[in-house]
Amino acid sequence: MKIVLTVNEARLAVRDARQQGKTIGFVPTMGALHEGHMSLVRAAKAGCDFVVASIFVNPTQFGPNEDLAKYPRTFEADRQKLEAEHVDLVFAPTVDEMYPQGAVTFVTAEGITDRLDGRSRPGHFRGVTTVVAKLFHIVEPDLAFFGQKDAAQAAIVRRMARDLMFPIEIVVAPIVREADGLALSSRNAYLSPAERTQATALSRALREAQSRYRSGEIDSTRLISAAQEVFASEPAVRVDYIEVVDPETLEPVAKATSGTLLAVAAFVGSTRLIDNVLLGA
Ligand code: PAJ
Repeated sequence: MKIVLTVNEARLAVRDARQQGKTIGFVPTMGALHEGHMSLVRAAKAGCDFVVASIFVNPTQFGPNEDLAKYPRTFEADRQKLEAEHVDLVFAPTVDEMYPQGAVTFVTAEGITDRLDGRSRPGHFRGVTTVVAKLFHIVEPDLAFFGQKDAAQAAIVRRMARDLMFPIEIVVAPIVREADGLALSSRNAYLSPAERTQATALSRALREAQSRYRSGEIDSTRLISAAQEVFASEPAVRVDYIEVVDPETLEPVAKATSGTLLAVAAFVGSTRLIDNVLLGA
């Protein structure tokens, strides 16, 4: 496994692989790797000849009062996990490498980025689309792998790739969860033992809504109420949003159909967690 820190080295390594006729798979991450990330790496290994993973804590997607400084950075452990899966190339640039002095160009998707996390975290998705577009230009993969855990991010990246004509297939892999339902997240490391228990409220709320949908409830307001009832029994958890939306446009829908996205965000202590479910799936 080769590790490179610069854009030029990354380009050269990928071009070499492409010249050998290999298909390129790409898994962008911010590190602090867990089984959710590794499921994407394994999907990439299964579908591509040459797998590139990036590790870059992208400052432009963090708001001024968010956790950029304390975001977990565990490079050595990450390296070992990627090596064990036989990843071919790790691209771990510095902030200066990705944002050269004086960089003033951003990629913005409009409308869709004001929904769900985009509404709660203004500017967040502008940072995501900007860094993902830069990474796509550097790596030029055939396939790029994202997690359904960040459902809004996946929808926005898909739209950006289409709108900017990146010849890249966006693959979205299912959410990996702990045994008790909590979706794996690098931010789970912030939770105290008590908060860790309370955090299951997110997946329990989603399960409740899913089971109501399966019993025939399609009214979005009532599905949201079902989820809210679960949160009511966990007062230490503060709901940011619960929404029933179209999975591609992220626009709210009044009636759910098969594949409609029910997404939640909630604060457990000072840690903001997100989770979602595709109804009927
Ligand atoms: P990060 O939070 O490190 O996540 C990297 C990828 O792992 C994302 O596509 C995310 O959806 C996926 N992932 C995280 N937890 C998961 C889980 N429990 N199950 C399945 N997949 C999971 O998302 C980012 O980084 C950044 O925004 C990035 C795309 C790298 C741009 O900076």
